Amino acid sequence: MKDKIKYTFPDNFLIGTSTAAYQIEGAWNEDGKGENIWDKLTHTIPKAVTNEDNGDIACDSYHKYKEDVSLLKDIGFNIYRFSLNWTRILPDGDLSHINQKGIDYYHRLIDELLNNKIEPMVTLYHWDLPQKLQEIGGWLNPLLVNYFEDYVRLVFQLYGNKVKWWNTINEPLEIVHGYSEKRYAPYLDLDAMSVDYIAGHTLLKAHARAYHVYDKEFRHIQKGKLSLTLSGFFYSPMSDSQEDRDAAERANQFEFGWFGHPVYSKDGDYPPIMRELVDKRSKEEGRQRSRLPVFTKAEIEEIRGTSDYLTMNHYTSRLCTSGIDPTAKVRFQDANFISHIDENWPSCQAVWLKVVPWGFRDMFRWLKKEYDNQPVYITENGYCDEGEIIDVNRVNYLREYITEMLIAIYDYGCNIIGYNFWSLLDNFEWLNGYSYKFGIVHVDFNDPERKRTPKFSVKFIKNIIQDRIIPQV
Ligand code: PNW
Repeated sequence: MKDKIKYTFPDNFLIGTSTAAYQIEGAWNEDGKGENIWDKLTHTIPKAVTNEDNGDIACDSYHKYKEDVSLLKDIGFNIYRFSLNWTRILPDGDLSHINQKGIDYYHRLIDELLNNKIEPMVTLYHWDLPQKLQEIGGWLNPLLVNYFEDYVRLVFQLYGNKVKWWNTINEPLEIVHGYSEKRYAPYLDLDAMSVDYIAGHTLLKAHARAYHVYDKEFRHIQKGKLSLTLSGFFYSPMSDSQEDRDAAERANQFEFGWFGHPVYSKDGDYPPIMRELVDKRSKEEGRQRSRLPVFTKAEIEEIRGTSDYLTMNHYTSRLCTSGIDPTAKVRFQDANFISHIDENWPSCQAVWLKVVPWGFRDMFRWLKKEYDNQPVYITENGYCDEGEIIDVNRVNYLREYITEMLIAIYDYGCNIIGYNFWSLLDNFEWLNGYSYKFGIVHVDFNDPERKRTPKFSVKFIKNIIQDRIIPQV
């Protein structure tokens, strides 16, 4: 009986699924949409993506959104997280041109969700920057904060009466890799000057600006909740030694704390250990300024506490020892740790994704300790394969990860309020194109109709939602 309670979801716990605009919508040049950095990259450097895939059509959700919503309803999800494509609403990135047809699309999608009793959770920025804003430097340009402000104010005006759950920016930790190591659009590799830190600095300010716009102008009427969506590997010490434990703590501060500490901690600003280490190394390199930009006192205050809940995307973990790997990125060298993979951890189609369920539990415990147990919502977690319909490995991954999450709730008192599967559909997995499949619903990309077929995992998830319990085997 005790175990049964342990595997039961708490009352009011939300269960949903997530997608992102560029990965599923298609219709890249329809109804007045402008060009974004993913359109630009996939059209000008097609070889950047596996099989030269692109998101021109993707899952065609722009036309098939009703089918998507009926899938959501059939599975029984309480909530659906999707992102807005900035250039559908503002084709040039700024207010010079407002595109009514793009605006109407998201009204149709949101209305369809609400009519089916599914809560919309909206990500304002999931990586598809207007190309015009990239041409002035993208997130390396501090002025982007103003453009983001204009965009989000319009979005709150348009949809804020219907949407109560907002994520400002999805995974700044990943976004910056588009500037330092060609891992995403805009496909630059400027690691030497730590552009990661520079882009990250703007992203944090943009998040805070969006929060204050909402807080001052909309919250009293619209009464929604905002968050910045973090991501990362959870790092555990390779051994019990103090040295390894310190290394893992440093790694987690650079991974979660970089964007978490300024927003979610009591004190605000970058994690003290990050400030100390980057400053020290910058000095040793003969620089007059730290490679990690400095917030003014006013900026620290402006960013601190700009959240109503903490959203987190998590997939996998690593082990950690102390030391500098000279081949690693500057940021990892700054943090002074070496990351390891246990060979016994199961792998999957995505090379970076090792199956480490206990890391999920330990990550929750770390977040509880660091950020005062504020409510955590898992906005992405999922498994990657080659597209099998009978996706037994995905079911095993999900069962084990969700079980660890419930243990974190019941045995460690972690305040977790919701969980979204990544992803509803097989979709455009960035530079891996359609070769990585994360969907619980199969999409036939050779079929012009983009036929959708629920996988075995859908059955598993339906049962979870109906019974509100994890079946243990
Ligand atoms: C997230 N990693 O990206 C994104 O939010 C999604 O758009 C994406 O499809 C999904 O996870 C699956 O990859 C990540 O290497 C990409 O740790 C890579 C990592 C983490 C998240």
